[in-house]
Amino acid sequence: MTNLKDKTVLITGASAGIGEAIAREFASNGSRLILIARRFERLEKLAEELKTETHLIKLDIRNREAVEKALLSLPESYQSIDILVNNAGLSRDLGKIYEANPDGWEDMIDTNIKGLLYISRVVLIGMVERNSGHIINIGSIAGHEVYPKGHVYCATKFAVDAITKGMRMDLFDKNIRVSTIDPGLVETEFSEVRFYGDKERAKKVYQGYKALEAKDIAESVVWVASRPSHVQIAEMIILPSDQASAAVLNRRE
Ligand code: NDP
Ligand code: 8X3
Repeated sequence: MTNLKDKTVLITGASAGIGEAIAREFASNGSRLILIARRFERLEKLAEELKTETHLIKLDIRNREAVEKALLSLPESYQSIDILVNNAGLSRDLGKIYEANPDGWEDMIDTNIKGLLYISRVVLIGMVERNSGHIINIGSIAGHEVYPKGHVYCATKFAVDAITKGMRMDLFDKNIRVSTIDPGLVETEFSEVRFYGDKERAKKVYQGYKALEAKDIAESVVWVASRPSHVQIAEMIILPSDQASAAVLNRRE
């Protein structure tokens, strides 16, 4: 087992949903956390509840300069990052491609692909130097199957899958493990963000079946991170029992 106590873990998108649950799970294993999100007050509230050392960063991962500035000026005690969890991400819209708002495309591509790359590049400088580390990307079932009206969101998660595979090929001889955890439907603020704050429409996404909870994914992330150092979980697809593939769902109502 890899002991997670006192490991330094950077989690992006820790202000809500899966990222917040991942922070709680690592904290309960005694890890020290670097938590990133734009909504700083949420990070502060979370840090108050976690019984572990935390360093909070208000950061928009789409801003390359800001990412570099923040991660290259970490307090000394947080500079050796053992585990990076690239979780921050979002979807915008669920509609035909000819009706879509290109601003949503920018949001998804800039966050899910470019933001993940900006963060990883800087964290990898230290991991490669130290010849040690673990990157865990949060992909999606949408990175394996395209579903109707999913076009650009699915494309960003296919990109995460490709980047994960490429990272593994470039990093395996640097003693850096690379994993991806690819969930199906998880009930978080994801759909509310996708529908620009339309709570009613978002609620309907999770009606009539039992969706995954953020904690289900967080427990798997911690399990992946805690495997013995010679074990690299490459990929894990996690679906609700009521979901058979991206677009096949057993809705009871
Ligand atoms: P939430 O909307 O609940 O959380 C998203 C998190 O990402 C928030 O903490 C948000 O923080 C952060 N974030 C978004 N944009 C940025 C940005 N530009 N800079 C920094 N942080 C950002 O969604 P989930 O928890 O569900 O999603 C987490 C990940 O899981 C995403 O990558 C998503 O694609 C993936 N996923 C989700 C599934 C689901 O069904 N929910 C299924 C499969 C994968 P803030 O707004 O404060 O910046
Ligand atoms: C999030 C799950 O099915 O909305 O990646 O794409 S889905």
